[in-house]
Amino acid sequence: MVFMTRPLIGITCDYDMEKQTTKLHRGYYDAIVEAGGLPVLMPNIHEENACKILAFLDGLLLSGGNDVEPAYFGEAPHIKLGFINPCRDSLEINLCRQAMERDIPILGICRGVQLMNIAMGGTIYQDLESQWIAGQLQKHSQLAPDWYGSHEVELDLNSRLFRMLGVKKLRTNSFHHQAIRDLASCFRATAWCGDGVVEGIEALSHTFAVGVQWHPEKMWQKDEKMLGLFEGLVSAAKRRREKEGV
Ligand SMILES: [Mn+2]
Repeated sequence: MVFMTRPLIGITCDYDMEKQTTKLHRGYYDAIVEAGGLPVLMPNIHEENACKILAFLDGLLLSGGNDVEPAYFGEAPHIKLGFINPCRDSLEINLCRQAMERDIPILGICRGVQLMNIAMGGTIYQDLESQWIAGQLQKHSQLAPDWYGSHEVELDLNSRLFRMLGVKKLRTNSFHHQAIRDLASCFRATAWCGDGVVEGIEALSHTFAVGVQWHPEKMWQKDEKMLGLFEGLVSAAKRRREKEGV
């Protein structure tokens, strides 16, 4: 019965196009449960069904994964572009735009933050190493264990991210060769690595649309403050549900 009162949080999944299997790191699922939500997995099998499910959701978590098709931000594929999944891109761009339109709280993680920005009209670096010209890059594809914070991130003190994480500086893990480039007009950057790479964004006027470039789902069990991101999503979802009176 306790789950009846929990807000329903949809989590997008990865899809192996060769094996035709859906997968999700359980850290996402467990974090939503731990934060007080009821997670529901959204595979990339049938876009129309996923969009129908969205109507029942109180919140949406866009999970990590491969690169986004650059045609969505008007570019040809760079030589260092990695794997892309056309089904997943189409589904998530669509889900993200609809959720933003309905002001459904969204948390984007790694690929998820890039996808949010692209869906709303922004761009990304298709490959940081070959496209970053603003000085020396730090290592963003860490070879340390996945729960380990390998680089520092600094937060804007006047941001939702700061309020959720409770610290001005933190160490995060890093598994990305792409990153936010031009922000969509509805977002602002609120977290940066020391080299200037954007590590977090949030919406200017939506109730809750936040994205981070790192992987808190792999850190929260060892670093408690990382759960704050999932708690932020779940409490925004809860408030929306109470407001909607469902
Ligand atoms: Mn990074």
